[in-house]
Amino acid sequence: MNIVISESQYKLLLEENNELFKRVKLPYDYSDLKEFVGPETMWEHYNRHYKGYTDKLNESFSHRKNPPTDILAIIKNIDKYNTFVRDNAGGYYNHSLFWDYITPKSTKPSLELSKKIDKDFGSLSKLKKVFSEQAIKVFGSGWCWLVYKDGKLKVVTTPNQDNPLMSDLGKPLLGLDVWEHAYYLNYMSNRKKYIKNFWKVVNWDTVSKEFNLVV
Ligand code: MN3
Repeated sequence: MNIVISESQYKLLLEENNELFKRVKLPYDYSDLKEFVGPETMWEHYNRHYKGYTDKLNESFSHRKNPPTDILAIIKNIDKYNTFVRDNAGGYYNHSLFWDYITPKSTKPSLELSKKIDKDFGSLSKLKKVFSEQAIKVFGSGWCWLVYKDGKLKVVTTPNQDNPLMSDLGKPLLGLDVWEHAYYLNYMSNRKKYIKNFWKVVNWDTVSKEFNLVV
């Protein structure tokens, strides 16, 4: 499926360039991750949900003379802000990370990361099992994460659009969006199958790179 960008959509993209927080570019085509989700899901997710969070985050600071510009600082100090900012800053930041957690390329964990996974989980397949079980259990909408905390790799979940850094759960290395909007068109309510196919597209290069930054 080819995605045609209409003139009005193109204008929106141009407008967005003047905004404080901008969407990151999708590092592949909408149809490149068919093993995981189809182009319609990718398009909706990127152009409606992600754009929605981005627009609302910008809107929430539009009246400020000196708005905060560092998204990571906002995330880490989220208790200073109201729920509207929490939801949309989280939505903006989590999705900005998410696009790079998945890839059509074939990747594998670095040697250093592999060793750490074996040490903390026993094996990569055990990590996948723990992560998948936690992801299935998220009640309603939220995320499942692999984080680095106090020298260890851990699997944690967050509700809504919360990021692990908001509640000191650790530094995120990998995250999976388990909101229904991320998979419903392809899987209906079969979240389990969506999670199973996630492993086919995980970008281990990103996870390894993020791991390198914290150790
Ligand atoms: Mn989403």
